[in-house]
Amino acid sequence: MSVLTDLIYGGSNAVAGLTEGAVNAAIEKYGADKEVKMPGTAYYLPTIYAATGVKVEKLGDLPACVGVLKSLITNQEDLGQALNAGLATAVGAEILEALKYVENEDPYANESGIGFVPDPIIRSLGVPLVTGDIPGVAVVLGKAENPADVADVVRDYQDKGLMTFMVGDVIEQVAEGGVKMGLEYRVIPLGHDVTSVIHVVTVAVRAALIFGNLEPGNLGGLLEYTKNRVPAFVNTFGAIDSVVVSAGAGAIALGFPVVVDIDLGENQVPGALESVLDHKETVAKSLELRNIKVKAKAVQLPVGFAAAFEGEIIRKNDCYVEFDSDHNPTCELLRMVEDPNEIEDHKIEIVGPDVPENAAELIRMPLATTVRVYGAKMQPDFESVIERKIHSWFNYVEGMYHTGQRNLFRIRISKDSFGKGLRLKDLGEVLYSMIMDEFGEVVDKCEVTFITDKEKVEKFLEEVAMPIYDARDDRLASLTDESVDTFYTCILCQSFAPSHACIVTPERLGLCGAVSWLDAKAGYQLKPTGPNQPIKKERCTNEKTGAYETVNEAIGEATHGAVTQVTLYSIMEDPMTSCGCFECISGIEPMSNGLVVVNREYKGMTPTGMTFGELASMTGGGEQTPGFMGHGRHFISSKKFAYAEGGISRIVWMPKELKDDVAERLNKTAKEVLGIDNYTDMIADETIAEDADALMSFLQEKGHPVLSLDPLM
Ligand code: SF4
Ligand code: NI
Ligand code: CU1
Repeated sequence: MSVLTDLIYGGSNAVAGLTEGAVNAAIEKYGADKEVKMPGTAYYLPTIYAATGVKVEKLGDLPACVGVLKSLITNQEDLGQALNAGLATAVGAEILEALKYVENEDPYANESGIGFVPDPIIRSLGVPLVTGDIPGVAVVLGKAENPADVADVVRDYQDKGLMTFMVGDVIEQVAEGGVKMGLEYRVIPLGHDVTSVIHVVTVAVRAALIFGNLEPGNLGGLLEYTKNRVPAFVNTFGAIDSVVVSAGAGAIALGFPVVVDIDLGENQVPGALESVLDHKETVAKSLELRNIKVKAKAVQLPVGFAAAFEGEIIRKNDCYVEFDSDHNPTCELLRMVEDPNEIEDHKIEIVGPDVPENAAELIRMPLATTVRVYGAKMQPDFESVIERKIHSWFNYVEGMYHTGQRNLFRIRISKDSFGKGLRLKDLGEVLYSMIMDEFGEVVDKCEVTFITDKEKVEKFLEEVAMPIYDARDDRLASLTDESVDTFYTCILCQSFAPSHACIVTPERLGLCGAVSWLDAKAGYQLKPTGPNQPIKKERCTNEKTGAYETVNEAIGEATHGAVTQVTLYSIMEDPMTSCGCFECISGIEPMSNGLVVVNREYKGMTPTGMTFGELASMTGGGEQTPGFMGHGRHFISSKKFAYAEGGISRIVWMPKELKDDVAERLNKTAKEVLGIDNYTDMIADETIAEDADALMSFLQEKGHPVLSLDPLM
């Protein structure tokens, strides 16, 4: 046998033995009926569930899995067989990690890793992955001979926007190298045992279940999905033992190439397992092997600029300067002009004082960020679409934090980044470059002005910005499905959910919450062959459910025949499909004949007896499941929400956080269509009812309008 297959089988057999022993010991200690589960998932032990269809729920379910695992280890020379043995190692690792959660509710509490990644996080990664905002996933494992090398590699991935999961001593090495770590930085420590690498494997596996509509038990389909749709790869640092090699074989079986930093000589498998001895080449080689393209950076700054910094939070103590509406007048506004001569392209100007140098205390300043653009193809509707991106672009800046929009925002720049030379004019470069890069199709010329003079900001706010915001609000309020003649498709999520497409209308935004009708309209203008295609609003066959022949034709085309009929306004009849990254899910609560609406962040129980994750697993992957539907937060207050079934009168329960968030808008809609004041007071939440009986008595007490509606089924 070759050295390589020898090592793989050695590792797989070792893990199999370990797993069998651990399972037997656990059964002896806790009994076969003891519950086994990973925290925050509706997919049991996800690898086992996806690969075999077996739902492991208690310790007694595990011995059979160990049997399957052992049958994968054939000890035959053939490389394909050896890769199967690698899968056995993955299954063994999953079981060993699951047993940690039997021993201890949070076995990673005192670890520098996070262990199992819950479903909602994976769902939230859907959109950044499909847009290429996260271009790939790196798994970095082991212990580098020279710690600075692995820190450099991980920093490079971070700089390129990739998501890095770390296993082993590299975690401390990367931390010591000063790389900012955590989910918000896309550098995620999993744990120190090799088995914790399963926690990234199950992310890929659950992507197949959540987005890919994979039938559990379809191992071939699973391997095809991860190979073709999950852009992951593995880098190992330092010496590798047989267990690491067999885990690597599992990665290769899933389609993830492995780059090691030791010389494997003739044991290399081109394209799948390669040696790169010079760490300066590791990143380039890894990206090449997985065919990951990273967009060239549009702007050079004295600090990092990458989507990976988007979630970064700057605390007050670390803040050098703050521009915030609580203390000063602020606004940000992007306007188009009709005359190209009004604009000097790439002019960046500061009106008023720049941020003072060498300040001993926190500086607070007023700020109006104003951008003017000219473009032959520019439209007034695109102003707000581009303006809203300022939030993301400013957050991409390392050491910079931005929340809010329009005249209400908070911007912080850290002491660290100011010290490295980050100044207002750099932010002008950010805006100019990103606008030209992403909106060059509609913007020909662009200039940026920062106003920091308090009186001038006040004047600008009052005379220019507020009237424009008001006009935009009026435009949005008048934008109804009836007022337009075109809807749009969005098929961005098809890279993960091949048979899914959203239909985006003025009153129904994409289920991810990130694509409004205006966004889709701009998207089509920016890229006429892109993911947003227009649909003529014609040949309506049912006003109530929102059925259109043109929509059906468009969905058929967009999903290559997988879905041929969707309605815009019904949750029961041909409901719109879901990919998996929805902000909220609505599901039937049978006793009240109402709908519960649950947001992704909510971890508790709902009166349907299902958690968000369980409700969410009812639909997804482009499937139509009457009674269950994913949608954006803003859809909840839409007059078109479940319109065919009685609209918002069907909403009986929401988590409190969600209810508070949508209250103002929902109450406004309710006042208008139901004539009810403070409608949200009639809607239950987890502090009022966690089961159907309590929910019913609350609804009766409040005289909730759902009680007089027809049954849903
Ligand atoms: Fe995906 Fe729909 Fe959002 Fe487009 S609108 S990104 S298809 S969820
Ligand atoms: Ni930031
Ligand atoms: Cu999606």
